[in-house]
Amino acid sequence: MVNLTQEVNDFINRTLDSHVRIAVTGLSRAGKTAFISSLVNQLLHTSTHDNLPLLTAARDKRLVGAKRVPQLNMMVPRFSYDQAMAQLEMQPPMWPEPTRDVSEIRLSIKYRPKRKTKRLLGATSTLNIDIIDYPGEWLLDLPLLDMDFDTWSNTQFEALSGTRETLAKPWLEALAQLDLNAEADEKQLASIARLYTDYLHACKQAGLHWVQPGRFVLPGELDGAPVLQFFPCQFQGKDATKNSHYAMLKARFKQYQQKVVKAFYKHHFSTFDRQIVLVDCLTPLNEGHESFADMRGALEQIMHSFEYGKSSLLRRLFAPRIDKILFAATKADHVTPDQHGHLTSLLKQMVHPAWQTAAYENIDMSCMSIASIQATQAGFINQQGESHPAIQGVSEQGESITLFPGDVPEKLPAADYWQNNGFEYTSFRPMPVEADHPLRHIRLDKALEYLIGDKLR
Ligand SMILES: Nc1nc2c(ncn2[C@@H]2O[C@H](COP(=O)(O)OP(=O)(O)OP(=O)(O)O)[C@@H](O)[C@H]2O)c(=O)[nH]1
Ligand SMILES: [Mg+2]
Repeated sequence: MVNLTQEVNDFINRTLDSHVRIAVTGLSRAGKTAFISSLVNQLLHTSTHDNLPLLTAARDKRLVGAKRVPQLNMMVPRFSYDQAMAQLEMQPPMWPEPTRDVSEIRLSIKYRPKRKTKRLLGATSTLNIDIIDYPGEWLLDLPLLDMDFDTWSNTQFEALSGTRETLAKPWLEALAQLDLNAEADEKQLASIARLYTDYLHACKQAGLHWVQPGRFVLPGELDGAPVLQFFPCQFQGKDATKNSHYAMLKARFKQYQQKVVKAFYKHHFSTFDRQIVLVDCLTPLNEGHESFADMRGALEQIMHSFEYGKSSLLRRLFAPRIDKILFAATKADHVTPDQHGHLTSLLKQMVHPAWQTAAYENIDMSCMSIASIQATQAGFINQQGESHPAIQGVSEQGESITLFPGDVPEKLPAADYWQNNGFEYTSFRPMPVEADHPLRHIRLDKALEYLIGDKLR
């Protein structure tokens, strides 16, 4: 036996440490913060509870424990896990607040390796996991990197039908009064930009997802900065003068692309290895055809910019070395367990094009349905002597409810789905957290197995 000194041992352990960066992506309200909070919570409890049976390392009792450690990036706030937990532990329990800014968290997992090579070098190994959280709206800005100002403006005008057309009236009226070729008046631009921002807020309020630029509705520290004071317009002339309104709008769009969007993705998305795309299919299913189609459109645009081929936008700009992607339909506890399979196939249909390109690039992909933090329990109700599947929970208003929310369509629903079927989505409070117990979840362990299982061998 070689007698290794403590220093050599520490050195070997450090070199054995592995590291994985997980990008948690999803539109606003998809369930990113709930997912990250539950992931941290589950891993922190794994040494004392059998809460992750589908994570092989946990099932094999090879997980020694996990703890939060200081993140490497000191310029980004720490993900407020304690705050999220404090809200979930309140009486009555509450959901964590919507995210307003970017934050990061690093977890360190100590485990007993299975691989012989690793075992020879030390009894335990460490896996560090970095995760970032950010407002979902910012994700909608990724496609902007591939467009110039005129192209982007056109996409915005083309979308002006239905609810959007009605909501856009005030800013369109103000825009009609603006002479795009006149010398730029910052005050006038700021006031029309305000109306455009109001329009985006109104879209969000109406259950629409495609809100661009995403920073306009959640500006963080950029609130009031000129870089957020532009709006789409259609310049008809040939050449605009140098100091015109149009020239200024175009310049601001460019600044926004480079200094806001590109900087964010470069900072946070360029180094990830694994990605989870969270999708809430159920809320838009409940809200109706327009909301569902809008969410699908937004998701498609994002998946298009995330395409993993060599010439894809992301690859060209940031060259991430992603090798696994998981698509997860969130909030599965809102439907009865017999519908979970449908939920997964619905999501699969939604992300089909992205799936094909990823497969071609040899990137591993999977699709599943999960509930990061359970709000309901599944059971049965008796109706006229027959037993039917149901879910039971406490509504946001404090009322105990048992219901069958409806069938989830297995395929993308046609427009008449909402006339004939419909889906009842009730907002439930999270289930109360038992002292010293992990949060209840559905298949979060399966998601973890897919995302980090191989790193814990
Ligand atoms: N029943 C149930 N509801 C969930 C679950 N996860 C999230 N929710 C609901 O979805 C809402 C949004 O979840 P968040 O985790 O805040 O979503 P987000 O993606 O972080 O949203 P932004 O920060 O606004 O981008 C929560 O407030 C809950 O109402 C879940 O696992 N089960
Ligand atoms: Mg959030």
